[in-house]
Amino acid sequence: SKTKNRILKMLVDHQNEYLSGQKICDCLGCSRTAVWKHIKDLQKEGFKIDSVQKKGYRMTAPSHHLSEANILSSLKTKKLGHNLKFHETLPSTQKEAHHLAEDGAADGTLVVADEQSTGRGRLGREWHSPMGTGIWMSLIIRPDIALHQTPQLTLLTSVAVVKAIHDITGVECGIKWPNDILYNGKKIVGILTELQAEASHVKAIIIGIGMNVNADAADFPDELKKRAASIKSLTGREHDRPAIIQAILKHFELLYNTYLEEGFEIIKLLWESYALSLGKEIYARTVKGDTIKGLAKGIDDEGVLLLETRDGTVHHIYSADIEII
Ligand code: BTX
Repeated sequence: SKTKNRILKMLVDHQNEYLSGQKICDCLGCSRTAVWKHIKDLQKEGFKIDSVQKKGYRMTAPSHHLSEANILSSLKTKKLGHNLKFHETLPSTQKEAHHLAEDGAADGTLVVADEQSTGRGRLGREWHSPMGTGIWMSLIIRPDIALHQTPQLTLLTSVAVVKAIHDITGVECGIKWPNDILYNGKKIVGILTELQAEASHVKAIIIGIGMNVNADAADFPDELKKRAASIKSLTGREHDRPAIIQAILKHFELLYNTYLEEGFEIIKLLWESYALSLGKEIYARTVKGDTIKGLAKGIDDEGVLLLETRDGTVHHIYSADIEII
C-alpha cells in the first residue's frame, strides 16, 4: 500500500534513528494502529525494525527482499520506475507491460515480478525465471523516435545494465551484440526490446530485462548450465536485487536523456567499450536461417552490425544470433 511504502521511505531516510509512531502518523495522516500494522508487515518482509517504547521505530538493517516498497524506497530517478507494478508472480512481465502500454500506461512505467511462469526471449524462446532469484522486469518508454532507431535502445539498455552490475556487485560483464550480457562466455542477462507502433510512429517501446542474480549454478536446467550463470555464482555471495534495479534505472535515465538530447553517438562509444564481439570472426545466424561468417567490423549509427565477409562485402545485420569463433 501507499502508506506502507511511505513509512518504509521515512525509515530508510532516517536509518539508525528512532522515529516516533506519533511523528509518522502526523506526517502521513494515518492512525497509530495503522502504522503499527504496516511495521509488522515490513518486519515480515524481512526488514529489521526495532520498536522501543517512548522512542518509536528504527530501521537497523535494510532488507534485500524484492518488494514494491523496497524498490520504491530508494529510487534515484526523476521519472523511471515511479509508476511501479510489482507482482509476486506473473506469466511474463513483458506481456503485462504490453497490455498496460496499450491501455495508455505512462512513460517510465515499470513492471517487476519475483517469478515468471512463461518468461520469454526473442523468437518465442523460453526465458527461465524462477522465484526469488533474479530480476525479471519490463520498462515502458515512449520516445519520439523513428521506427528504425529502436535497436539503439537495446544497445543503450545493455550499457545501463553493465554499469549497474558493476556499481552494485563489482562484476565487469561484456556485451554480445545485440542483446546478451555475458561473463566468461556465459549469459547473465538477456534483453528483449519490442515495440508498439502505428505506421512509422513509435507509440511505446517495451524493454524486457532478465538477469540471473542469486540463483545457484545447480538451479539452472541442464540445457542452460553451460550457457548461463548468475552473479552469485561469480562472486559467491547474494546480491541486493532492489539496489540493482535502482542502479539500472538510474543509469538508463541518464543515458536516455543524453540520447534524446544529443543522439546516439555517445551511447555508441560507450557500447563499443563494452562490446565483446567487435574485431572478431563471428558466425551470424539471421532470422531467415542463413549463417554468414565474417569479421565484426562495428556497429553503424543506427546500431546495426557491420559484418565483413571474405570477399570484402560489408553486410548490414539487423537481427541475428551471433557466435564468436
Ligand atoms: P534470447 O532469445 O536472446 O535468449 C533466449 C535463450 O537464452 C533461450 O533459448 C535459452 O537458451 C537461454 N536462456 C533461457 N533462460 C535463461 C536464463 N535465465 N539465463 C540465461 N540464458 C537463458 C533474451 O532472449 C531476452 C530475454 C528477456 C527476458 C526478460 S525477463 C523480463 C521480460 N519478460 C519476459 O517474458 N521476457 C523479458
